[in-house]
Amino acid sequence: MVQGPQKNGSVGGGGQIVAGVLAPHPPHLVYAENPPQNEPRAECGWEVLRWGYERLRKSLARKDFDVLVVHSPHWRTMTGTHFLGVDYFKGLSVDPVFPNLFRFHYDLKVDVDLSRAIHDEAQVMGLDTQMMTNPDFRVDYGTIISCHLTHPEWNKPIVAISSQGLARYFSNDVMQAVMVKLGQATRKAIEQSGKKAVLLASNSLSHRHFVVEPELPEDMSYEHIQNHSQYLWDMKILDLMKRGKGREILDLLPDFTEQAVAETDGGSLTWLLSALGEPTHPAEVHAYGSVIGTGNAVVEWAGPGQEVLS
Ligand code: 2X7
Ligand code: FE2
Repeated sequence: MVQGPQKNGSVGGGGQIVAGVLAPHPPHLVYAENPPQNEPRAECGWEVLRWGYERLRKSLARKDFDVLVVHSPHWRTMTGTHFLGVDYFKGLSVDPVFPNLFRFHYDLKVDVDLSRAIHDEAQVMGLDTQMMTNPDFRVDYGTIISCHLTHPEWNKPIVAISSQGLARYFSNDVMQAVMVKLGQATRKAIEQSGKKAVLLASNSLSHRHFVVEPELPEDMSYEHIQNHSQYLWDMKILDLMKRGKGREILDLLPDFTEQAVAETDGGSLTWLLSALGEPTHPAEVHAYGSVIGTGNAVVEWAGPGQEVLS
């Protein structure tokens, strides 16, 4: 089935969002995959989520896309939204909380033209924005992990967008209002660019986690959701995603964020739902699972005007 017209209608220009993905970034998932770029070695672990990412990769392999555009809660800027503005970054990314799991040697290209186009569009819409032009900048682990798990070939450029602390400095509602505008600007710039983009919201859902790690981190006999009430919240949000209730999710997100201590506080999911035009078509939930007690789902939406997955 092909989608009809959506809210925030298309602006023309030939570009499109071919898919939007909730692409969480627990470092455990990269650790358990044992890619050559990551130093620590694992025996196994978190298979349900990793197999969900596998299904996502199979689905995206059937689509043609030029660029990954990722919004990350772990690139937190104090003033406004920042965009990577250098063609190429190479370095070592170490998770500050789990340096035993994630020491990843990255080497990535940035689509600076598209990055600047989204920046400019967001500025026109009144948002506070900046291009990040320091060539020695260390790219955050949220960006790297979501991109790696979605497309481990690293043969396509990325656009990386920072998150702000608005939820804490002001309120979830203020953060959400700004992220809705950023999503609209992102969509407009992509459509005008002529490029085909996959959008990644790099966040977990409920985010309360255990403070003690098992001796063997991948010992799955210790892994479960931190508490039942956050599980219920996650199921509520996933049910709305499966039923194509984009507007309803946005309405609930401020309460969800607060009560499930959710990683949606960075605005990534709000940005994605807004860029997708508050989707009314069902999302494909590829997987749900816990990582050190947090709730994580790999979820894919067809882009506006794209074929819906069966
Ligand atoms: O950043 C994270 C996360 N979002 C979820 C789980 C575990 C670690 O790191
Ligand atoms: Fe995180």
